[in-house]
Amino acid sequence: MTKNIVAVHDISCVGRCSSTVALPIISAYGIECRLLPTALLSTHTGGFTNFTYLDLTDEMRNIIQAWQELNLHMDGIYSGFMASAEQIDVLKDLIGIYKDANNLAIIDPVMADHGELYSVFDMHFVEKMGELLPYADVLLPNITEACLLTGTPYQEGVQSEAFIEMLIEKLQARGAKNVVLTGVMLDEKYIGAAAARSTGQIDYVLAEKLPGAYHGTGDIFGSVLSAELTNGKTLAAATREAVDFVVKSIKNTPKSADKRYGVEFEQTLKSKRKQGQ
Ligand code: PXL
Repeated sequence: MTKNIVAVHDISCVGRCSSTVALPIISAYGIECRLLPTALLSTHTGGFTNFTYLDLTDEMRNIIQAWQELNLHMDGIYSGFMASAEQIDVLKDLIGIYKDANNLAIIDPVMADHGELYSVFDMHFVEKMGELLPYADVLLPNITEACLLTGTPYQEGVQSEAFIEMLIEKLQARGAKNVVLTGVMLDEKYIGAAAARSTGQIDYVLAEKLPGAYHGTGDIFGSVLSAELTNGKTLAAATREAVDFVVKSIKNTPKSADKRYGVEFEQTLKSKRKQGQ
């Protein structure tokens, strides 16, 4: 039977991120993608001005209440952009209802990148996001988010293994079980992720570093990872698939493209379909 994931993400109508990425990718990996929308925006907030922003906190509560009459089972929970601090409590409730021994709560603490908080968030939101760590079977921060969640000064550029492992240890001490830390760069040539299991084992999953910082690649990474974990792959194998998928999608995107519109992941899905993968 087809498995499902409930994606808790905003709907950014234009800009290839959050639900416009999670829905097609998770479906293409053979999993039904359900949606609990956190906000409705004309575009995402990265580099666009004058975007519209409708907070859906109250509607999320209504949706969860309506679902409760349906006796639903969720095979995976994958959360991303939360639109308000209050919504973090709604997500805790959702996890309380649907988390069981056989599914995973995969939490991407979307709030910052490249050393900076996204314009719509403040330090109160960071603190609130920290409350989700004990709920995360898999926590998916980038380096900036990991620094904010652990009170560590952000380091630009290459990191040492000791720095990466210190961040992971601190996140696990705050309650995260497995951690997949993205944006890991142990030297100038390679970039990727550190996949840390709750048992302490850490796998570095790296690929050649390509120029340019495209929007939405974190959500592409999270969607592939969530789908492959729900399909039963190991943490290291799912991380490998997610890193390679992002690299292929960047390669499929013209260098001259406006980075705000994300990467052409559609071409990656199309070539996988052709190869019958
Ligand atoms: O890709 C992360 C993301 C998701 N949703 C919205 C965003 C961002 C990052 O800026 O603004 C609305």
